[in-house]
Amino acid sequence: MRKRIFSGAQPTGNLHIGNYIGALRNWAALQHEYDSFFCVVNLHALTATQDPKTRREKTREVARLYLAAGIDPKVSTVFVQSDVPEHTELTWILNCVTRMGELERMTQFKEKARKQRENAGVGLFDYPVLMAADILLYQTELVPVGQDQKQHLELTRDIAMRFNRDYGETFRVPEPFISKVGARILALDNPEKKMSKSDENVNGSIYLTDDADTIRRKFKRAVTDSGTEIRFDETRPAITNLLTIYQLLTGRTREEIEAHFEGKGYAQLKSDLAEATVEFLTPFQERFRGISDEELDRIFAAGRERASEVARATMKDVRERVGIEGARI
Ligand code: ATP
Ligand code: LTN
Repeated sequence: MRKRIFSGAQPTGNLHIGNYIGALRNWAALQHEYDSFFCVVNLHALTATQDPKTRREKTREVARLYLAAGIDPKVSTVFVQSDVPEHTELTWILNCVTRMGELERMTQFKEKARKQRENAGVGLFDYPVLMAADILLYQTELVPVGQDQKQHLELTRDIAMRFNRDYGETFRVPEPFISKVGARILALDNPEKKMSKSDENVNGSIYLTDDADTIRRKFKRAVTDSGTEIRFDETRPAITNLLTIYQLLTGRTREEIEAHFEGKGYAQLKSDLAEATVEFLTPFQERFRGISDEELDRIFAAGRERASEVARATMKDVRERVGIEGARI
C-alpha cells in the first residue's frame, strides 16, 4: 500500500503565493508518490469571522486553486472537511487526551488571540486538535505544510503517541514535510512577518488571483534592505525573500539567478520578478477559471466517498479502543 499524505488550507481570505510555494506546490509534486488527501478545512475557517455566503464561496474557490496548482483529482482525493463528520467526532475524543498547557503554548493561538485572551473563541484554542484529528483519521505518514505549522505537527505527534500509549497502537505517528526553501515566504511590506491571508494590508501578499497590474504594483512597492547587491543572503531577508520567490516560480538555480542580476539594481529585480510571476499566474488562472461547477461537484462527491471510507475505518477502531462502540456496531 502507498504511504499517505494529508494536508489542507483554510477557505478564509485569499490564497497567496506563500501558500502556493510553501504548501500547494509540494502537494502537487508529492501526489504521484503518495496516496494523497487534500482537504478544504472549512471547519477551521469557522474560527475566523466570515459570513456564511463567503465561506461557502471560498470553500469552492480554494478547491479550484488546488486543481489549478496541479492537483489531479484522478490521482488525489480532494474533499471538504465538513463533508466527513468523523473529523469532529475524533476531535472530541482527542480533546480528552490533550492538555490545556499544550494548547496554551501554541504560538499561532497566542498571536491570533493577542490581548483578547478572555474573548478568544474556544474553537480558536482547540484549532490544533481539529488539525490533529484531520491528520490522524487518515493514518497519515507525511504532512506537507509551511514552517508556521511545524508546532501544530509536533502537537499532533504528541497526541498520537499519548493515545497509542493509553489505548494501544491506533494511529500512525505522522512526520512533517517542510521544504528547505520557501517554507516561510515573507510579507512584501514587512519582511519581519510571514505573508498571511489574514493580514489586513493586501499589499503584503501576491494573491493567486491578482491581475498583472496589481502584481507589478505590489512588487514595485515591496520593502528592500539596505545595500545594493542582489544575492541570497540570510542577513538581508527582504532581498532573499524576493529572490526565493523568483527561484521557485522560475525553477532557475541560485547561481543562475545571482549571475543574471549581477550589476543590476533593485528596480530590475522587482520588474523581472513581476514578469516571472505574471508568466506563472496567467496559465494558473486560466486553469482556475476553466473548472465548471458541475466538475467541482463531482470531485467533491467522489472525494467525500473516498475520504469517508478511510475515516470510518479509523473511527471504528478508535471507538472500540476507548470503549464507546455501543449500539453502533
Ligand atoms: P493565515 O495567515 O490567515 O493564518 P495562512 O496564510 O497561514 O493563513 P493557511 O490556510 O492557514 O493560510 O495555510 C495553508 C498552507 O500554506 C499551510 O501549509 C501553511 O503552512 C502554508 N503557508 C501559509 N503562509 C505561508 C507563507 N508565508 N510561506 C510559506 N507557506 C505558507
Ligand atoms: N492549520 C493549517 C490548515 C490545516 C492543516 C490540517 C494542514 C488544517 N488541518 C491538516 C495540514 C494537515 C494551516 O495551514 N493553518
